[in-house]
Amino acid sequence: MTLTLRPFVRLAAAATSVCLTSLAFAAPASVTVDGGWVRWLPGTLPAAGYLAITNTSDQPVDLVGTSSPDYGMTMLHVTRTEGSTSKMEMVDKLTVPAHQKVALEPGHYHLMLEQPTHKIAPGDTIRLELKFSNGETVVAPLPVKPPSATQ
Ligand SMILES: [Cu+2]
Repeated sequence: MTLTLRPFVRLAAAATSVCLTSLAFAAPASVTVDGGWVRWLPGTLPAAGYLAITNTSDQPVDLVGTSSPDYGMTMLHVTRTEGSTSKMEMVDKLTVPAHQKVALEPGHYHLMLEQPTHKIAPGDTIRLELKFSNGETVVAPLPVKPPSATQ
């Protein structure tokens, strides 16, 4: 009885150590992206991308870059309203404080998507890659919606 059990126990122990090793190499992601979508506009007008970024770590994390295989140019913008006029400014980075969620939404922070690399229309899904200051990259699929969409 004892003899037949031993090899089994040894195998189980080996399997456990393999699991621990792979966990140690794959650090848990501290940034997640959800609720993303794109407001498509006709002709050569740029599209706008919206999404929410959650930082579950104890340190602030900056969104420092975006790219997409579907658009030649992606930029982080913020809309600033002064009196009755509003204008868009380019932003280098967006800080997500520790344990906070920051939303990119109409009238505020957004992604400007220009120079589509192929025909894109409402109903499509584009792929957006977001790079963060902690070295993490998040890939988010964003559904493309018509100009009338608000969320
Ligand atoms: Cu813009």
